[in-house]
Amino acid sequence: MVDNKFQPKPEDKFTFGLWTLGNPGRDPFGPPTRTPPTPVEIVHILSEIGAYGVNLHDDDLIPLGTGAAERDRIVAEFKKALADTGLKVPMATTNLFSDPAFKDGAYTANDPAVRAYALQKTIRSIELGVDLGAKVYVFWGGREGTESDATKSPLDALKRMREAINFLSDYVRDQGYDLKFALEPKPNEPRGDIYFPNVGAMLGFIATLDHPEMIGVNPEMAHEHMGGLNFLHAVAQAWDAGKLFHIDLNDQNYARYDQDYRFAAQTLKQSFYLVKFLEDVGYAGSRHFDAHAYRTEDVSGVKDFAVGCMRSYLILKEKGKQFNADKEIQDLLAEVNSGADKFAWLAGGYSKDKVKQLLGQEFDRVALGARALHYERLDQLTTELILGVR
Ligand code: DIG
Ligand code: MN
Ligand code: MN
Repeated sequence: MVDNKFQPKPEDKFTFGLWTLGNPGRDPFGPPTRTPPTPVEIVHILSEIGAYGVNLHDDDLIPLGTGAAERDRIVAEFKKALADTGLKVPMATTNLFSDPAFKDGAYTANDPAVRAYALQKTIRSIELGVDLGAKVYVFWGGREGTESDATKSPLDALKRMREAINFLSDYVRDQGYDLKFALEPKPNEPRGDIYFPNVGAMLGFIATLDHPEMIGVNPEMAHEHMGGLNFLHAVAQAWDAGKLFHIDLNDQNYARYDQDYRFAAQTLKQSFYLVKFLEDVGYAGSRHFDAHAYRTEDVSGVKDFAVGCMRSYLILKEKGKQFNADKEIQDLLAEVNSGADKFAWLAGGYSKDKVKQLLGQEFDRVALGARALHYERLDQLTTELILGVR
């Protein structure tokens, strides 16, 4: 029996992509193990379990090659399910990685016809997303990479990606859409190496674009972990830069293929720090789970997966509040941050006087090195709080 204390509600802003509950259990070494629910069934399942919204690639709802009349019928049926349930579509994105036409990339492909086709497909997909109410448009360049760097110069790839995003930014501005772009990095898979491999690289790329103000990042936990990086630090840097426009939550063992596990299924402590950060800073965007159930699961297991993602987030959110209210933990943090007032005069930037005062300052560096910081105690208290014994 699931207790109601961590019952997800639409105001928690949990969202799932159609492709997550729609994952058929296929992997590189085996065929599908389950018949997934249809997009309309997914909307009803998500509404039933307390989700806020559903996201989609164009092809998730409208299969490649669908004719205009059938397309309109599918969209009308989907919109009815949204109206019947109150579910929102906060984010949309384009599938630029399944069609073999994109085997050498989409925006960065050597073939200019492929690059043009990718732009056309994106424009049509933006129209669908805007029609469904999306306010964030994600770009994940799954095929924008190489297996051999003999095939193209990375400078050409960068230039082509920049031209594509600038063109599409101008399209959205020209149409007057209330739509922001969120670029999603990943280091590799399905390509041997993917351009813009992590949040840092993507933030650097955004600064080179014509309209950076409308472009942020969509960090994914599994993707930074694949690169052996600290996801909290990546998200914090995006937040600091005012570029955390969306986030893909899941879980992942380090240095593995993209496992897209249920949120908090693998790295509980990192998941705790991440949830605590999002809640402490007041992140108001979607908590989007870009993950899927184990291949072993049937459709009831897929529902368990979705409920598990949301419940774990809510439980860790509660733990974050507990951490902030835990006197022993907060006293330890106050102690390691004590003495800040002694150097308050150094804050607020440079001055000649400050340099003079700094050069005249005596430091007992031996005492600085000998200072007890109690981080073992602090981390153990945090561990025990997460384990539920505090
Ligand atoms: C992979 O992590 C990508 C695709 O699932 C999708 O294009 C994007 C949006 O969450 N993430
Ligand atoms: Mn992923
Ligand atoms: Mn993702």
